[in-house]
Amino acid sequence: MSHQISADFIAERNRAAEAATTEDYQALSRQLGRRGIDAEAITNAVMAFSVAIPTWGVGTGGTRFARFPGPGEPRNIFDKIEDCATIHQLVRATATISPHFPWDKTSDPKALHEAAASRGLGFDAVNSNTFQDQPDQKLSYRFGSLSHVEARVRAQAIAHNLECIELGRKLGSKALTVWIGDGSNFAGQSNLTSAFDRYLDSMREIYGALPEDWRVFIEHKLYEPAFYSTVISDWGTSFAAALELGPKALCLVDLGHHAPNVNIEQIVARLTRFKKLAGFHFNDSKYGDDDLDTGSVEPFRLFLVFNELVDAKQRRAEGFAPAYMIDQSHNVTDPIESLIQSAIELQRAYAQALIVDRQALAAAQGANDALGAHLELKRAFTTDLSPLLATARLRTGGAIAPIETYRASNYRAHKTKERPPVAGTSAGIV
Ligand code: PSV
Ligand code: MN
Repeated sequence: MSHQISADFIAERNRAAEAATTEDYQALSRQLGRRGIDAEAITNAVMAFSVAIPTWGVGTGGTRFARFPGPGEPRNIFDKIEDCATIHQLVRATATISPHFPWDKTSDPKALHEAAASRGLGFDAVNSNTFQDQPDQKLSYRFGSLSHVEARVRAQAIAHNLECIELGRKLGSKALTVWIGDGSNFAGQSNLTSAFDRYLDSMREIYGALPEDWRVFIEHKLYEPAFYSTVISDWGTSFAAALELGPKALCLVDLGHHAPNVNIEQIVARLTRFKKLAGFHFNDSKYGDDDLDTGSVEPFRLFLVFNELVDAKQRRAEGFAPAYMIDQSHNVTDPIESLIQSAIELQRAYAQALIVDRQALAAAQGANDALGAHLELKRAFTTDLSPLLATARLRTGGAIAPIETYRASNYRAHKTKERPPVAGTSAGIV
């Protein structure tokens, strides 16, 4: 019988912290009340927030130099589901998981669906992988996949995406995320126009196989593994592809996939305006696609992204239904702790965006009061909403202090005994 943290253990830890949390929450409610904000409404919105956990995120990640495996790592998709369930149990904001095929491939999707459902988890978008070769694969993706110069390689990559849709259907998913590593490493290596045309032809076939109520998310990325050009390099290319393909094709924004200092919140505003925002792969970065923990480097930028999302939601922007997912590589932390904290940072950014006084902001903007408008955002961003987030967790059965509770539970030590290391485990991204 595999170890799980018991509800009693969480309740017992919560009892010790409940009085202080309630006191802090009441003080915060009074502070917000003076600003005309109903703390209860914000708490309810936070309680309803959910972000998908990437199955590859619960394994230890690495760089192209090395990977330092952690103890008790998940060995397969069922172990990953256990870890995802533990995260959700403590933080109550991660009710879905986003699988990656063929890493999570199973001959028995029903068993997978049941394993997740038994722990209260559902499936978000499924991710295809044509950026690596698999041991049993006939043709190599060394020089690309959906945009490869050879039709038979493209056909193999298309077939893999169709298989992902089939698996996703059985899991209850409603979207396919396609990120390709295709591109070139040398000027002249690839014809920039025909590579994109080939990609579009391939994507048309995948698009054609989407079930009626499915969507396909196109994920762009500036560089890596191709270092001179990538076929789907930026949101403009992604947008053009989504327009060509049709209404079921949308653009996914991975926060780490842009040139340094690009104004991501403005990209979000544009994609929303044209009904093409698919959703996010949340993470944070200092230099490139660092896949660091969400909100750990630039929490203000994260808040500004949510400011656009809340603005869109409140004015009921047409077609606005973004999917929230995390995409991180946990190289030096316990992935469960990182993912718990990332989910909290997302709730925080969301709640901060919810307490922006939008009338005052609009008035300042209309009066060309640049600093006044900025201060409206800063006032929301600098309000410490931690007691509200803790209260949301308490009310949904989670832990007031999830990371402390997780550590005290010795979950990882239990898993280290239960999960002896396997050679060549594919856990985590490198
Ligand atoms: C590529 O860098 C990416 O962001 C894509 O979403 C992949 O599916 C994921 O990372 C895992 O490698
Ligand atoms: Mn991503």
